[in-house]
Amino acid sequence: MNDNYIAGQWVAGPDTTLNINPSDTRDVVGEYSRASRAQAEDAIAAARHALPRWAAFTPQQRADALDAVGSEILARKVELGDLLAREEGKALPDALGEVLRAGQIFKFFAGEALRVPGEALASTRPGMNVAITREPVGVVGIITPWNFPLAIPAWKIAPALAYGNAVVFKPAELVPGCAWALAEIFSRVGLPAGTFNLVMGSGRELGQVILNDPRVDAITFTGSETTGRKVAQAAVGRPGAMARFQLEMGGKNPLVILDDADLSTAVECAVNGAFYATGQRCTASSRLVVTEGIHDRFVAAMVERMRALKVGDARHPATVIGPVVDANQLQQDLSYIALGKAEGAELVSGGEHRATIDGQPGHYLEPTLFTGTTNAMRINREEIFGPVASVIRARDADEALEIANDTAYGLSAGVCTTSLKMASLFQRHLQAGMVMVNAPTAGVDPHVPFGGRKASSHGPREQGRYAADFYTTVKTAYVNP
Ligand code: TXE
Repeated sequence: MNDNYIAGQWVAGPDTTLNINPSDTRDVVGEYSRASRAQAEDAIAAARHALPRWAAFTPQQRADALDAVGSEILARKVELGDLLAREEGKALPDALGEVLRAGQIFKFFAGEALRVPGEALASTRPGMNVAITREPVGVVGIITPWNFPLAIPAWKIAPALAYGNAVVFKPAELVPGCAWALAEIFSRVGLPAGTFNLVMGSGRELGQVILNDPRVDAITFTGSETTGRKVAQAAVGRPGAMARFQLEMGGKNPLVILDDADLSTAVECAVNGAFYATGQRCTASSRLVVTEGIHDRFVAAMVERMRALKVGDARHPATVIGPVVDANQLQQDLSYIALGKAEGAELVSGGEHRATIDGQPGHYLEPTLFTGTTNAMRINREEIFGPVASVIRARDADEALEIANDTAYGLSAGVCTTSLKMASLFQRHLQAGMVMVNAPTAGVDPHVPFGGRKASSHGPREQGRYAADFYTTVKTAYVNP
């Protein structure tokens, strides 16, 4: 049995979840404990209790613990990549890439534990000195989605611990395997009991306990916009001190392809951005905004390229596109495909659900491309979160930029062009937290800030040195010696 990890102990919950492989729904990855509300409260109490003991660790001890976690993740890359591919359905090369990234993130924040920034300034008052230091925020509640079962927990847990906070981690229901594997590694690196806690189970129950408990000082959340809003409401609606909160939510990311783009670069960026990881990335290129002069050549090359995308078991070496994560998500994707047709979009590739591949029952969906779409259609305004992309035709670069920015979201945006002038123009004017030039909108480095604008994000950036802004609180001290 794979139990919850609370106050340094493995704790069984009142019931369990079966973790099902979306590539073969007959395959049970494992049985995982679900925590009760009372156990989530125990985890919060344990984290509060651990805070002063974790704070007493030297920066070097904190760095060593995080470095040990990173080293073990990297050493077990193949095994953890296989687990990730099996429980989430991400094709093995992407799954291995995610494990690598998770390991690198722990290594990066091991270094950051030794470099907690501060400043010393002279005061405007004679003889006075000013010291600006960063202190831990306290107990951090970490609520994560299923689409990056290892990397997203890593980029929240690593900085939380590096800066001296204690953690209560509630992973998505669909992917307890990677979360449990991470907890098991943490159980062996010598943290004070309660510094890191894992509670598995429902967001509506356990997530809500974390949101409402005044002993949780900060909440970092990645997931849907609907749940993100609930997090915000709970954080500000608490009696007494409001919780600090940070939200990473959806995207409707544009990839602009201009007339002068290199065609094969554009097709590779679009295929990777739209369909890899089965399109289940908040940074996925779901709107392909293509100018007049290259439109027909681009669509023809895309359709040709998409034929070569092998859909299948995430762990099969030939697979490029794994299954959709579960039956609910598949249903959502299929209903958007039906909506696209009803809105008058032309389906030029894919769109078919395949109930079995190579005799295996799974949630398979052919990568899907619509053309003849307008930016006003719902398929171009709402996050589908599957292997579904639309081509939107634009008259010229100006109109393409306008369409790209005409969205409620602002996470990632890209442009394919061979013109330095156009690249610079789009880099400056795309309204997104991340801009990619001749690169897919998805796929980011582990050591630089991640996050968006508008409805995509709220609060400070994640990752890189910018993570300190969320996981520390600033103290300004005036000293008259
Ligand atoms: O998200 P949720 P789900 C989108 C995508 C997907 C849809 C639903 O469209 O189809 O969201 O996915 C926890 N209080 N994205 O169900 O519900 C929940 O247990 C506190 C886009 O996974 O937002 C999980 O741990 N917590 C997104 C986490 O919140 C609650 C990535 C995310 O779950 C809660 C994932 C509550 N009331 C989904 N309800 C992206 N763009 O990256 C749920 N949770």
